[in-house]
Amino acid sequence: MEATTAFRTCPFCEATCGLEIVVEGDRVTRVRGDADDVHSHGFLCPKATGVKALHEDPDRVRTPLVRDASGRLAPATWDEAFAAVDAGLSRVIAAGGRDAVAAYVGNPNAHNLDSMVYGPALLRALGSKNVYTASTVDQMPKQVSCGLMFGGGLTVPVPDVDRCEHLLILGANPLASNGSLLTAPDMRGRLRAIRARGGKVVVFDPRRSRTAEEASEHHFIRPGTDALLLFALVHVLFEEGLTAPGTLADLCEGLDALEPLAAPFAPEAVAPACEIAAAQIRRVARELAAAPRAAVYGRIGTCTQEFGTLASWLVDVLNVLTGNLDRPGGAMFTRAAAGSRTAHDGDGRGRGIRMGRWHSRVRGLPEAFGELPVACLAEEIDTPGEGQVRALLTLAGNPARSAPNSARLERALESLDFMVSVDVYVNETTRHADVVLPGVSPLEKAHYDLALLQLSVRNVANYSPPVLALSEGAQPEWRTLLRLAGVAAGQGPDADVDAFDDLVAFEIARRAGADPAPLLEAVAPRRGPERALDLMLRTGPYELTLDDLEAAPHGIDLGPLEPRLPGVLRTPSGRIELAPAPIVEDVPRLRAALARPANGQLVLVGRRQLRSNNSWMHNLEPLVKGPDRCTMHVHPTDAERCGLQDGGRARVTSAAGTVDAPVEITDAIMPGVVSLPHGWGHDVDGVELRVATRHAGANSNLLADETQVDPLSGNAVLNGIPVELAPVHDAAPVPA
Ligand SMILES: Nc1nc2c(c(=O)[nH]1)N[C@H]1C(S)=C(S)[C@@H](COP(=O)(O)OP(=O)(O)OC[C@H]3O[C@@H](n4cnc5c(=O)[nH]c(N)nc54)[C@H](O)[C@@H]3O)O[C@H]1N2
Ligand SMILES: Nc1nc2c(c(=O)[nH]1)N[C@H]1C(S)=C(S)[C@@H](COP(=O)(O)OP(=O)(O)OC[C@H]3O[C@@H](n4cnc5c(=O)[nH]c(N)nc54)[C@H](O)[C@@H]3O)O[C@H]1N2
Ligand code: SF4
Ligand SMILES: [Mo]
Repeated sequence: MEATTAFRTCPFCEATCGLEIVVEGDRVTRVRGDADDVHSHGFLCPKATGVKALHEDPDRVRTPLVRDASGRLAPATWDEAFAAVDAGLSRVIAAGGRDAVAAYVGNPNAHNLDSMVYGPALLRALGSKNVYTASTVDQMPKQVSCGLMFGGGLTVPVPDVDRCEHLLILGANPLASNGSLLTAPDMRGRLRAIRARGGKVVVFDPRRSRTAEEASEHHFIRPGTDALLLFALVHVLFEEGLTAPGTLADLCEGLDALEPLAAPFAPEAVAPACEIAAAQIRRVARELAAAPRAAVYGRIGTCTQEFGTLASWLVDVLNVLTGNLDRPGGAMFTRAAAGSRTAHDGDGRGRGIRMGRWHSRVRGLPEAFGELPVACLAEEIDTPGEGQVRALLTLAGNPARSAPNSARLERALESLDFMVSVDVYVNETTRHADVVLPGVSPLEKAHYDLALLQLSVRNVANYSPPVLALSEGAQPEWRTLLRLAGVAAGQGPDADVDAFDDLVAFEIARRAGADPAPLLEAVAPRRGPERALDLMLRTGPYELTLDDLEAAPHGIDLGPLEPRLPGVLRTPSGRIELAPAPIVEDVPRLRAALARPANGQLVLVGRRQLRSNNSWMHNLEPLVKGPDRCTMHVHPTDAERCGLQDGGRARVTSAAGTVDAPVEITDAIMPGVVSLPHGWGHDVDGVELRVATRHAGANSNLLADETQVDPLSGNAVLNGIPVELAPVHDAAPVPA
């Protein structure tokens, strides 16, 4: 059989590496980094081989599944499955209205062209206020802080890592995660280059992560105290006359408000809470201010905590006060080729963001960017009364492992009147579904990173056509989404998908401000996601076409990031809002935390691992083989105090639940903190994950408490969870 080589962007994480994939017939024979990729230059991580393993995984769902009379998920035709969805959803909507159907949209949608284009159409057709996504267990605090400061939820500055000389990283481990809200393949190489050109990388993390090991200096920080530390840095800049916003000052509202806000947070005041010496904090502030080009960058650790929005805001306050926002080598705004609402510069003025247009029924938490916090999902299902959620649609999500208090959430899922999932596995979430509609293998669909290329450290555009033809019986995911939209819109199980698609294309052209007719003619005869992408490219800032990208299989480099202020702003004032009212009103809560006495309580944080991807790549043997990675990291002093042994087991108990996990004693974690990765716990009834159940691990989200959220964003607190640890003696390893 003749071998052909295809080039395809890896869909698994935000680095968007280019892969070179050799195919013989319908078999993948080799996957390696595409040396000519304009952004990744051949870099890849071990997860890349997952495209082959996932494609071949016998457990991957390939036909629709419908729960039969015996309660089993059994193969069905697409027509049978959609008839069941129509019956199930119609029943619930008839009884309880549209809000009785909730939707949960998971992380892989951000890497999926089909769902980036058609997911919003489906949610609009559904018309429910109960929309939940993985964003509220992730980056919602950053979206809120940037939305308030810059006017758009994706107007997030990224550190210009290739030109900066000083990078301050908090709560991110890009050497394991490969970067987040930061599209930058090969962060190890990029961090090393900073140091090689005489620059400095400083990391604050309660663990000595791989990134910390690569840094010039690393400080342990008590989980949840980043906002205190960042405020202390702001305090020092003012106190020592080191603020230098330069021309940014003319673009800012609220600059004068910052010094008094930072006043209570002197390094000496925050030091005991952060467990960092005041002198170190002062030095870090001075060095940040002195660096010619510097950027502050915070990620998961700064978001999934009690003060997520405050910390996320302070990161960019520091970028402004040091004059580094929007300058080369600082924190800059990408100009994406397609899909960005701010790609074309305006005069800075816009509508700003809207939040709190509705509230969750039970806890009254505010909506943000059209969604409610997923920490509320279980109570919206299990609390009776008017407006109760009785049906759920999940799109590429595994909330049973990714959302807090999974025990309660899973009980709630089990109690639903109807549940439908679009997914590639029967896993901890989809085992509760009445209907599972399969997605396709990544090799069977086209790819363009509409979301991630908006956060890239270089302006790049890269399209990959499908590597393999659609396998027999498969249905492109976008057609599944539109058919679901038809059901949701009340058009029954056989809505005219192509008519819907025409409508979506027309809307894209219209919203771009163009005359739709000639534009639609120009992109004919393309249909589906390719047509949508072509329309977005043509109306984008570089006026590219999909033909251009098809002719450039390694991507098109559109150059380094360029200053974009004030044109990227969409705030009502047309200026950067440095002290937005909702954020300022949250500062007293932080002051109160400063007054809390340190109680020596053990707290739990997570960690990411290179060969894992949230909850869902554990069924791929090449990635999970080897020693158990779902271990509890414990510092030697804590291990001794709790009577734990390396290789033994610990029972971890929080306000929400209890799990057992193997103990790994290490001084790579700070005293008083323990770490367990999330996304494990596969050994449960009804999953069809033969490999993952053999590497089951423990589900850390049994411990996360759904009542704990960052109030401004509704983001769940997944780090800094108070826990107790005790040895488990009766589960000693059985001798061979
Ligand atoms: N304790 C703790 N919890 C966390 C985190 C943490 O750090 N600590 N991190 C949080 C973060 S950042 C995130 S993003 C969330 C992730 O939360 P989720 O998005 O809910 O979970 P994933 O594990 O990414 O699950 C993805 C699902 O998509 C399916 N899938 C994969 N590819 C496709 C596809 O092409 N099509 C379809 N239809 N389905 C597909 C998989 O089978 C799986 O069911 O978890 C969050 N939860
Ligand atoms: N290999 C792999 N790559 C991934 C993923 C994956 O699961 N596996 N998931 C993807 C997703 S969905 C996302 S969102 C990104 C996330 O990307 P990152 O944000 O880089 O994620 P982590 O590697 O979890 O790094 C978070 C770090 O924060 C630290 N931390 C915890 N609590 C605190 C705190 O209170 N303060 C501070 N300063 N630090 C704290 C943790 O010890 C950890 O080292 O990764 C993406 N890439
Ligand atoms: S770093 Fe991310 S994008 Fe690159 S190969 Fe690994 S998983 Fe894929
Ligand atoms: Mo995430």
